[in-house]
Amino acid sequence: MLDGCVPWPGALAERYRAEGYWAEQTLDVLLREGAEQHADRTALVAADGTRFTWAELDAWADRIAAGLVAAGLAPQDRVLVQLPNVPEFVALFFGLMRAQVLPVLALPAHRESEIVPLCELSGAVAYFVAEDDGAGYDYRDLARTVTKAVPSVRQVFVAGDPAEFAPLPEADPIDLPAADPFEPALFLLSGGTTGTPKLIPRTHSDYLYNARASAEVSGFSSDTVYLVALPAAHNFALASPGLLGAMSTGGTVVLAPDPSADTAFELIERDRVTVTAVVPPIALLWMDVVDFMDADLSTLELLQVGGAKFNPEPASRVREALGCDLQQVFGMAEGLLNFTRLDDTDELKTTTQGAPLCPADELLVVDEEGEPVGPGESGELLTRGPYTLRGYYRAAEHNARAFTADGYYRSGDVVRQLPSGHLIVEGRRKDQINRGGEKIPAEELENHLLAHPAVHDAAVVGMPDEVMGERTCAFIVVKGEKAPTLREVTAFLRERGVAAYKLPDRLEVLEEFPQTKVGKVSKVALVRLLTGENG
Ligand code: OOB
Repeated sequence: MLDGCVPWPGALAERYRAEGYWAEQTLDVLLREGAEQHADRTALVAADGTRFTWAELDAWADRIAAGLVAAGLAPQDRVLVQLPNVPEFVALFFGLMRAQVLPVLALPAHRESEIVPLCELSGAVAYFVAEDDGAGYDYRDLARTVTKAVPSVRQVFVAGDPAEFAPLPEADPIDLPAADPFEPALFLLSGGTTGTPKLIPRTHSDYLYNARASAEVSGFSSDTVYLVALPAAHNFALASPGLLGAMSTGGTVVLAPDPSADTAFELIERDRVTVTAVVPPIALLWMDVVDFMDADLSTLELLQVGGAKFNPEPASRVREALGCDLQQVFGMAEGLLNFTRLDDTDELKTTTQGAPLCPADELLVVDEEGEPVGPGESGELLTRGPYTLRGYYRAAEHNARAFTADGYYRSGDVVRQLPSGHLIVEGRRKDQINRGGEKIPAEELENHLLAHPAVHDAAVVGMPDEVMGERTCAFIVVKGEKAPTLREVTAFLRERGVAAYKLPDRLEVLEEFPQTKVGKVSKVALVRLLTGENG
């Protein structure tokens, strides 16, 4: 396997192949087969209504692949890709697969403080951006900063007006060698718990399984019209089942620039969307406003909700409010996916976060000592399986902590498993805030806060919030007399290039932090200060 990646042990890899979870195919097959089978049907619809047939998308990806080669990019090279939900994302994705260039999929919300370390860690040789995010943010400015900071990034390609950079490369199609299906095809970002980002290598065969099996369990077919409402670069919208899952069954993919009700409802009506995936706050918002908007959502059959806990009360209102079925999805970029099944009882659909996707997924629920808990008791979820990573990229030291000796990934999620196999997510044992599905590694934000001249110590916790699940509260101990305000702190963080979703919602100044018995900062006690709970 690519240097810096951790392979599955030989015997397990053998088993995954023998049992048919790992096909000897590359991701590229999703577009190639579709183009062969239904060239003239619509594969992709942009937000402005521009339609691409399978043949057109296939030809575009071929031209991009040739363009990448002509631009000097070679198999195994890593590149940073940061595009919003535009057709170029899909064409470039498949162009990269064909040229065997490995994308690191960053989110449009990321800024200098995320992109620079990602380029450094991956050794990225190129950076692909859009001209802007449609809301006034110019990625070419970010590209100027990134190229100055990271010498390995030799080229910048821009979808849209390239300014001093290059447009997306295209050239006359050429014959290209096939990739090894068992080698990494792309890198996803981890939500993270530490001060530095972590990259998740996903192989062709593991990610193909991820997309195809997810599509099957979600009832996708050639009639599926999937709306990409979340960022296409996120595992949920990309392959769980997402746009790749929709492509795997010959469905149609519609790109939404944002998940607001205004935007999404209009596209659902215009393109007769049958299924989409959102995070809980978006589902809540849609249910709140649907009665005041005269949108025809009658084609929508299924709403997939995941990324953060969707509570039973709103979950039980989905069918009545939006006129569609609910499917809960508890997944992670690291691999393991859980889905409620389409034929589950309403009780299971509304009160659980689903059961594992694959018969070969191995799950353990363990206590603080790492010992398995009794049936139905809660504990930390550990998992391994045919589409769950065995190690983060170039992170040997972290991997020693993040995985057990026998290769189980420590998810940091606290769950309880029902006899049916369904999981209920009850909490978290990792130092991360889940702000409506967006993940904020506490340590990373604390490090940024510690760089502020007036901050002596910092501790970041999630505070319970009805809509977002959690919001971010930063506790600080100051150095001098004068404490900075929340405004000053967020301005300081923005200046450092921290993504907007990671900015704290609240700032609290303390004389000193409460401590645990062993003298660590007690985050439990800090959360109690916010909620007013005792004991
Ligand atoms: C998805 O992936 P990530 O990598 O952004 O975040 C994974 C983490 C999980 O470990 C868990 O802490 C949380 O997000 N999570 C949920 C959840 N789905 C994800 N917590 C409670 N209930 C849920 N339904 O978030 C992701 C990837 C693929 C599909 C869906 C979500």
